[in-house]
Amino acid sequence: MVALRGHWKLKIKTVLCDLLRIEYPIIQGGMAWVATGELAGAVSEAGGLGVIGAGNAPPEAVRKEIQKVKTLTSKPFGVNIYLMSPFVGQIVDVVLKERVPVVTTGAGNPGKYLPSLKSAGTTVLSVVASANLAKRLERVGIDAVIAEGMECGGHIGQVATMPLVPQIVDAVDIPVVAAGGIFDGRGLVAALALGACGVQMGTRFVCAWECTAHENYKKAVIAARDRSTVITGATTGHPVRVLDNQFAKGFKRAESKGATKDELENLGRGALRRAVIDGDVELGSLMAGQVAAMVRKEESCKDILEHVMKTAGEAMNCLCKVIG
Ligand code: TUI
Repeated sequence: MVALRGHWKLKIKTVLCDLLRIEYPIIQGGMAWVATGELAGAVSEAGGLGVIGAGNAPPEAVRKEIQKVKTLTSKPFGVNIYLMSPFVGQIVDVVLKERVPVVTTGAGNPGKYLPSLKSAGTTVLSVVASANLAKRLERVGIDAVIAEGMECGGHIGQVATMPLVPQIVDAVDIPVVAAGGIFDGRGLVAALALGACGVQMGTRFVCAWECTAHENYKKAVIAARDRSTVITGATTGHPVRVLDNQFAKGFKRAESKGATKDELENLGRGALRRAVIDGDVELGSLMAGQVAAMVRKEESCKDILEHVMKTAGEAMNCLCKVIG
């Protein structure tokens, strides 16, 4: 860190930068349908870790996205494996064959796949929403955990980022990345203060120029205000944070009328694709985190990363003034 005329020209280099061989300690969330090869390639090329969201996509579609990233950058990138996908085993095979350097996992326990990933030299980070799972994964050899608070978009846990991150930092000796509710350098500095070694950001990258999500989805995120997100599925054990719209209202109405798990699953099926690909912002599921309210424009991945680092410097400067 170097102080320049009252401003911090920050170079934040943490264990996450060393672990992933990246310039900035920032991971792009591997959002299903949204995080394509175009987005991941742009984030990695700009100095963060770009991550393809495999979601429920079949293995050949994921392979195509991996090959796309390789045309855009020679820097490290990752694939997020959604552990509830019917194709998990095959996606792991593709990731191994394509020699993907980093895997992140979500929505479950990746223990079963760790031996093959680790013996191939893949760096594996798991999204966790509890200290208990973080401890279990540390024991089986995960490289780092991503502590994801319920401010984030999509499938969420029950604990917010501010209490979750320090609890997980205290529970494990491996690096912890903070996720959920992080938009700019203030969030990054706060995460570092909580003991994390970096951040994962999803919602802000939905509105990156390089993100191929439908323009209507991006406009809905940009129009969001502080109370625009709601949680669907709270009663089903599968809570999902989305922007409020006709889909969310219908889903919540069905929940309150006591719809069965199967009925709710049917309501949700295909809803994310409808929003991201078709741009149906009324009948689609507009997954977004609470920071949607802070996203005001489309910008390049490079501008996003540089803005986070610049505002981190400003936040550090503010903190130093407090110390006096
Ligand atoms: O997974 C996410 N976010 C998601 S998944 C999703 S839904 C989707 N829809 C269509 C295609 C693909 C996906 C939307 N957003 N975040 C990671 C995350 N993982 N958050 C919480 C967890 C989690 C929860 C419980 C991880 C592990 C866990 O425990 C399992 C255990 O065994 O204890």
